[in-house]
Amino acid sequence: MAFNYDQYLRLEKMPTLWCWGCGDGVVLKSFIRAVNKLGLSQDEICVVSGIGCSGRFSSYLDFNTVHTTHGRTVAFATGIKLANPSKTVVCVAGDGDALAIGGNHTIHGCRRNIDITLIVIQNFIYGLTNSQTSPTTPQGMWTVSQKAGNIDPTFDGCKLAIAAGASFVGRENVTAPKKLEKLFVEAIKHRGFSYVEAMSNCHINFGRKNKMQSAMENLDWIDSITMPKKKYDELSPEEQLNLLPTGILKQDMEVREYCDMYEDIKAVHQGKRGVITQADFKKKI
Ligand SMILES: Cc1ncc(C[n+]2csc(CCOP(=O)(O)OP(=O)(O)O)c2C)c(N)n1
Ligand code: SF4
Ligand SMILES: [Mg+2]
Repeated sequence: MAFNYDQYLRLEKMPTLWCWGCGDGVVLKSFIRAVNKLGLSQDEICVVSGIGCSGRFSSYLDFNTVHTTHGRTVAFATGIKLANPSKTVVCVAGDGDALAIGGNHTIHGCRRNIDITLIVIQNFIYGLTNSQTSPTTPQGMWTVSQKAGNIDPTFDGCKLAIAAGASFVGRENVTAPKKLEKLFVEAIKHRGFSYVEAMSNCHINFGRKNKMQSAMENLDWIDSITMPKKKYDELSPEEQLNLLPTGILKQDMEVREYCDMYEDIKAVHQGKRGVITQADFKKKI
């Protein structure tokens, strides 16, 4: 029987504002299927999105939702999670949102290892605002703000998240929606900060000006620059250049989660235990 998405959607908001063939729709469907697989009710989840085409998530999903300002998803989600530790809190942000204006919040969410899943829809560009360079735009590509070709070095969000301390990091392409769904399941199940990149197409504002006119051409290009981690790890450093690994890139079960540590703080103030010392972070050191 075909999967019924209707119960998870605000049907009065349909059709979506996304362009025909945009990968954001694939991410939305994979996310809904992941939630269904996890057996979570809509009320158990809070989805926080920012501004951008990716920001439309919170409008379309019939969950607890917050449509917040550009770059501030992790900041809002941190407050929501601390006040409602039993909720499953998921941020959805664009590459510009999560890695440019909101880069600071992303770093500190990772560092705190708070139990939030950050889904970054990585389409290499500021889609909504018509093609400005984002931190993930490859060098040499055309953007409206760098019409002679982008000279800024390209940023790998997954490497950043790993270095900043996220305890779960993964990446998958919208060309593999089943894998994307599986990755979302694992990321949401993981207790700690989960950073997940969904590599997606923006054929309208990125592809068209970079010889990838159609959604399919843009998607083929994404497939050509990505490779499963196992295969990627077998390559030499020279061969790995300009390629991005997919799958689960990091999963660390040993690091303590931030809300759990916050419970320790509460216990100190309630006189139930002594102050926190380095021994409380034993697993981490
Ligand atoms: C504080 C602030 N600065 C700038 C903007 C304008 N703005 C809206 S969306 C956006 C970039 C969107 O790119 P991205 O985050 O990658 O999302 P996408 O549209 O590609 O999904 C910008 C610069 C804004 N809304 N608020
Ligand atoms: S502008 Fe790009 S990211 Fe936005 S809806 Fe269209 S194809 Fe998707
Ligand atoms: Mg973008």
